[in-house]
Amino acid sequence: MRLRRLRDSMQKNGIDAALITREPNILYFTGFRGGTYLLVPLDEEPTLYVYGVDYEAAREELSSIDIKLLRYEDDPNKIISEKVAELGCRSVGFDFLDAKTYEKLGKLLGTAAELREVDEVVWSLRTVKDEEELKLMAEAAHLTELGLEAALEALRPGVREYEVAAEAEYAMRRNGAEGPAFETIVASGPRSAYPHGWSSDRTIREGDLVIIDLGAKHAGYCSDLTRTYVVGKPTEKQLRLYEAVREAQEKALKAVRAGVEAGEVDAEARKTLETHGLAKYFVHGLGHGVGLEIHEPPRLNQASKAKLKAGNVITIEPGVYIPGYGGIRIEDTVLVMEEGAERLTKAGYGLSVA
Ligand SMILES: [Mn+2]
Repeated sequence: MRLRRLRDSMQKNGIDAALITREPNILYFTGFRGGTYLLVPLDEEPTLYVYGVDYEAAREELSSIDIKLLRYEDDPNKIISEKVAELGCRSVGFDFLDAKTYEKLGKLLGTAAELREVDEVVWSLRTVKDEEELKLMAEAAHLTELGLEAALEALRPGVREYEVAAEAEYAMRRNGAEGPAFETIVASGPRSAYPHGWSSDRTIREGDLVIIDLGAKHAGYCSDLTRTYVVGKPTEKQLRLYEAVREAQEKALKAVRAGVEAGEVDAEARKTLETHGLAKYFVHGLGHGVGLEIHEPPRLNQASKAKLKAGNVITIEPGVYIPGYGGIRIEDTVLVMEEGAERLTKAGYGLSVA
């Protein structure tokens, strides 16, 4: 199915063979985690080139793909260029090649075939999730919620940030996640003002703002969820900031639908924060695509011209970060629909730790 969609796009783009090298792309097209090169000709069986470490697993798991063993003494560029010549391909599209490989392979192909980067073609497929992917992503979101629940249970004055992160990751893993989709962020007190914080050994204190940003990885698929809490009774200011970020997220979520420009959704959140005089503290883009990777297209930021499509899975994560004081971020992973958005992460809102 996915290979058929790839071939349709190849045909449209005048590509005779696709050379796929990025691991998540190989996984996307074959269902196999591993392999070094996947060569997909327009009208012949694909070949997956694997080193010995992946050979048996690939032979067991893949039936309609030809598996070729790469030996360390082989020059994979030579093997691929010979295969391309044998197939008579005139244009080879690739997702990613490092400069050295690009040069070598280009030389070997010579004038017989043109080498063209077609990363966009692959992303245009991957960014629109199919039924099976959406099911796995909903499961990943649920595992993430279980992680957040465990983090909340651990959250109290006197505990260290990394202890809270550890509880979250343990709960996700225990419930079947492959692991965290990224390093869990527990950032408390003034550290919550770092948008890309990490979990340090800081001891959490009464009255601290605490940002918890986490995600489970499930069957290759990522999820992304952030909530912010206050340990103890929130102050007026903390509540005011929280409500502003919540409102910004709600307005942005309402703007999400197929056909809308990603930059416009970002603008909704930014405009809302502006009415509270907080836009200058919103120092990152509103969100990003999620899938087999935690950060995928489409990007949602002020410069983003990408049009959202039904089937995109994206995050909506406005935040305000006041240096020296603290920060608040609220993030959900959502599915873009023809007429709106559906939250995949369903954790409740609220600043107080229940
Ligand atoms: Mn995110």
